[in-house]
Amino acid sequence: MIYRSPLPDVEVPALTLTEFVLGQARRFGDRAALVDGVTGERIGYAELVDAVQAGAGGLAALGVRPGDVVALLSHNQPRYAVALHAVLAAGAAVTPINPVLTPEEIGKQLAASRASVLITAEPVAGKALEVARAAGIAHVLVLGEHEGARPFADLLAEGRPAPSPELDPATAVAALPFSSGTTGMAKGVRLTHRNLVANLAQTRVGWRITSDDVQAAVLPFFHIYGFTIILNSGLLAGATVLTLPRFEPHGYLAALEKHRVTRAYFAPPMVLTLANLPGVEDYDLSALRFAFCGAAPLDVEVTERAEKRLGCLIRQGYGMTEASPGTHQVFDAEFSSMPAGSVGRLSPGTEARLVVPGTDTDVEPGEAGELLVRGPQVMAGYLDNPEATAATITDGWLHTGDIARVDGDGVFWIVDRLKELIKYKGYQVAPAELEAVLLSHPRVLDAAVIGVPHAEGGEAPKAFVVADGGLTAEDLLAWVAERVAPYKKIRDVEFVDEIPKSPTGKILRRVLKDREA
Ligand code: AYL
Repeated sequence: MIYRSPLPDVEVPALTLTEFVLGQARRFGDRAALVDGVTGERIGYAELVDAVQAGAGGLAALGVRPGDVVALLSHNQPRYAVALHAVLAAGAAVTPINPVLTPEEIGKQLAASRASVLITAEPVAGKALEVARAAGIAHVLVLGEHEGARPFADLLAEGRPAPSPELDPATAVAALPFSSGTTGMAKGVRLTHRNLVANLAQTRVGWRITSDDVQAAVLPFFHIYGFTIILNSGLLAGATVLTLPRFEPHGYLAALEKHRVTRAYFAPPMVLTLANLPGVEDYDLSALRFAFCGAAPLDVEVTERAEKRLGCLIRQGYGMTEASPGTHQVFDAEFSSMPAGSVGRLSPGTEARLVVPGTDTDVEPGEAGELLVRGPQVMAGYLDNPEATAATITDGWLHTGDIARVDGDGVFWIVDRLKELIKYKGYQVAPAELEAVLLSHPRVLDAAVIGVPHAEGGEAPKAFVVADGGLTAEDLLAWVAERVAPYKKIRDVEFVDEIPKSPTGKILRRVLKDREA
């Protein structure tokens, strides 16, 4: 049984992501493409196109070519869009990096992606320079200024013409975000220009974003949700993308009011904060028409409380990095009729199956099963990892590792997560990575990490550890905290005699999860 979108398939234009997103942008003239919600910095559409071209010319002069990878390490700011599209217009791919990662974690992504240039931002430029030196990266450019790094603005001032790289949008990689997928360590996700163009073309049928819209962009552009759904969908439509570097509830609400934001994009912890925050009603949010949430499960009762306070319905989207990311959405036209707990319908050109986990057998109609999705937005594969790719995509079907059900009307619900991935505040935390950090402790004999319910994070990592004595939970929490980004921290440790494993040595995470429940 194959489920299909109720909307007709879309044509995927044979364009690069930048050609598709900005090809018509000059017609928006001086309208604001991006506004910084903190500094007020503003980039108009014509200015954006000019900057992207000059940036591409400057990067080409540094030797950036098709096949190269440029790392982008920055919080959300208007210049992020300039840097991103300049890299793409030079024919290279971008690997977006979370600025809160530790130097070692950044170094790993730089090495795995074989990045040759690093573009960074003022607040993290010191760390970026240190890591780039260790990684042997010759060129470090900074959005803004920092000693030892060349200002990206220099490239713009040189005003070189943009190169015209030969690229096949169907095969050339545009973005290399990292995701652990259904198992193991974070892997580079090869998203081609066609994958990303397809996803924008697919989702815009259901979401009628226009040049009158203002999109709140607090969710990070280094994550695929911010990258595609918020930033590029907004630029494609000629809307204004309002960037905020972090979620600070009152600052956020004040920005929604001041800039008359029409479309807001949340992750579940933001909705929870807004549901409980006194004083939300004091802000004039009358411009807000659509609010979305995705990246992790969202509680319906919390949704309803937040909706009352915001005076706007909140509906969910669903997808994953490996799908560029969108596969399910609540269309604007059905916004008020779609139940809050659902993730809506399949996006145009997207197919789905529900199978008995670990098999190729469809579940009975109405029953929950593992969600498989297929469409032009599904990644070309993991970088340098054909085994993981083969295990994740079979006959074009992407195994999501999520359990879903669908009603007779084609509306989907995500009901459980089968894969080992932990989502803390919507961010990916890979148990395998934390287990490796634990096992690197000289007194740890064995370890397993699972996600357990957590008030603010939704879910947080808990470790089960076999140790050779004399080790406290505090020791281990500190050991891990010193070695990983704050959002990956283990928040609970339990010492056990043995980690439950299958005969082949695989950790039986379900046994631990059931024991926790
Ligand atoms: P990744 N409900 C439950 N779980 C979800 C949801 C949801 N609405 N959305 C994402 N997830 C989980 O790669 C699910 O386990 O991309 C899925 O496999 O960081 C995993 O997150 C993917 O995590 C949108 C809005 C997509 C957001 C996204 C998020 C993409 C997150 C489309 O319209």
